[in-house]
Amino acid sequence: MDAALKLADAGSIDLSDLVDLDRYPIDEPNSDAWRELVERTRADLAEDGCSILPGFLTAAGLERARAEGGVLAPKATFQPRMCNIYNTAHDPSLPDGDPRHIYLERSSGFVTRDMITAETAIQRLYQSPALKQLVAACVDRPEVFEYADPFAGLVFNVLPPGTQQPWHYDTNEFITTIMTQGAEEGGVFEYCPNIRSPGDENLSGVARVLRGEDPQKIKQLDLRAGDLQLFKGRYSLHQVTRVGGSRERHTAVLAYAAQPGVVGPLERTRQLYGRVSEAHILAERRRQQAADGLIR
Ligand SMILES: O=C(O)CCC(=O)C(=O)O
Ligand SMILES: [Fe+2]
Repeated sequence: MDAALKLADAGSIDLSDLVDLDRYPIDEPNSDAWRELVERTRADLAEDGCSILPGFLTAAGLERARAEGGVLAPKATFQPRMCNIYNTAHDPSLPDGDPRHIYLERSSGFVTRDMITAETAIQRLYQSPALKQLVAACVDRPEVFEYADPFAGLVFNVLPPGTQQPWHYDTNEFITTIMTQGAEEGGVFEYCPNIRSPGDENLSGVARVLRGEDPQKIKQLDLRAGDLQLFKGRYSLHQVTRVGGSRERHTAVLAYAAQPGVVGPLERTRQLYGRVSEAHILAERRRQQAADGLIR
């Protein structure tokens, strides 16, 4: 089938040139090996909200994704600024000691989905029904959906030397990331498993971590280029430490949602990407109080 036809029919996306299908048979859902993979990943996620599938991309797949990342990275938007972990606007009415008063440097940049073309490895992976089916099973949902957000569903995260992505939560419950190029030094993914939960913001525990008073809450991941990571980022505070050395750190962030139609919050979108779209403005108008009562 020619490439244009394949792209017009998401169901036929063939990932054999990118994914190590012998080790990760995502093209054979419900086979014994697939079920085993899902069970393993679920157990990891239950234990600490994170699971790594090492060597998910083949060597050729990784090389392709890395090279495409090199073309995308110069298109990144950098909006260096100090922001709180919730990406909310300053609110002087909050009490002293509230973690929303703690501002951290965000200097990493993003290439948003609207700039990532359909034939790239990461866009093919993001849209692939096989990957969605795997992710859904691992996070125990009947189905997961691509974001309706024109920017945030698939984001290429760019950290040149000297930059960092500070502590934050993700808007959605889980993300999938693939590092396409690691840093020479630093650029470590750190997280605090399940530091908040629906109905329990744990502001005091979070403030302790942000003030550096609770280092034993922080775990570090040994991520390698070509691994696939599943992560429950809505409840686990996380950051990427400052990148050292001379190489940029590149990660594709594939965000799926438990329901269709998800569009990120307006203020957060403005802070992260430096612009908003009509879809964000309309979604904000319709947005109601989040069902789980968390800040963002
Ligand atoms: O680059 C990473 O490893 C994590 C990215 C992340 O947490 C995010 O973009 O929300
Ligand atoms: Fe994140």
